[in-house]
Amino acid sequence: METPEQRIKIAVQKTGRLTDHSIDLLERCGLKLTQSKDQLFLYGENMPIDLLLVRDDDIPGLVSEDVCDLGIVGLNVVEETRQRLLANGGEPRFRQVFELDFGHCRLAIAAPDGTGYSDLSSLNNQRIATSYVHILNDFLDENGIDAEAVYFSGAVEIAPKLGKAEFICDLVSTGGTLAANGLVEVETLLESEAVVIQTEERLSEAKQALVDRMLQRLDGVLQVRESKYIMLHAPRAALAEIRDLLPGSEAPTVMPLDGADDKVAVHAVCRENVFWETLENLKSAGASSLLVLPVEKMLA
Ligand code: PRT
Ligand code: ZN
Repeated sequence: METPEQRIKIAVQKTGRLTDHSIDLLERCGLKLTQSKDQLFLYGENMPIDLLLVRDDDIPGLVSEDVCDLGIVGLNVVEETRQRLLANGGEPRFRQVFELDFGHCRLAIAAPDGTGYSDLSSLNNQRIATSYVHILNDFLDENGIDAEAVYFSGAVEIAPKLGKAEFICDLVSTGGTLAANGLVEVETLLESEAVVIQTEERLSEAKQALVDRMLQRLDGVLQVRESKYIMLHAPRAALAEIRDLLPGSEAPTVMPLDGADDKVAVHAVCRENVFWETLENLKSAGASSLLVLPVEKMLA
């Protein structure tokens, strides 16, 4: 059994929008987990890897300070923490390693419907309510706008009704919350999704090897999500054209077909989705017996 120092820790949101996706992703990397009694951890049963369950806002800090070696968190939180650390003379000691394609949203400025907004200069001398003070101030500075960021820890969308601000700057996904509060988006500051961050602290050799192994598995799981294995028969004469039609595939395997000299079997891993249109185009180019299979695991 490893000592606690030899186990790696991954910071994951305890309860919220990212929780299920994050745990599911790590389980697909082969990690089997059991919950601790205090519900602060999920222990890895089959690998020396534990998940620390925390508020999403704490994740970049925990990774920066190497309390955790890796973390899964929204880019919005990563960027806000980075800007805050820099503004306070600190140093963000984490780096982003993967985008995860879940938790999509955008950080946007919105105004009550009917506000006369023409361009960024309309924000001059206005108050903007937000939980993302550092990203917002950075954006305002970059654009030479003189506006006041008013900190709100939650329910930012009611700030204009309370007379606390003329604009808000908050996360938007469907836009339903803005619409329900009579607000319209006027500017986008950041497109966000969940990302994996890694500490920049130097790790022991054993821990670094474990982190690298986990990152390689994550890479495999992320690649597999979009990948398909495609098999087809092709006339030799149409091989070049068919090869060009295979979406996102590297060198396909080409094999002879027993008793058919003018035809070959083509097998390829396509790293993009294979749509019906692609299959129809392949068929028009002469392909037959087309088969598309999901890929379960991949190790580059
Ligand atoms: O307790 P803890 O601090 O961990 O959770 P939290 O309440 O801060 O976070 P949570 O679970 O709400 O969100 C976690 C992460 O999910 C965020 O940091 C984003 O990276 C991502 N995410 C994706 C979102 C949204 N979509 C989202 N729509 N986070 C928040 N929202 C909120 C937004 O603030 C607004 O209130 O949903 C509302 C808008 O949604 P729509 O669909 O009406 O536009
Ligand atoms: Zn939070």
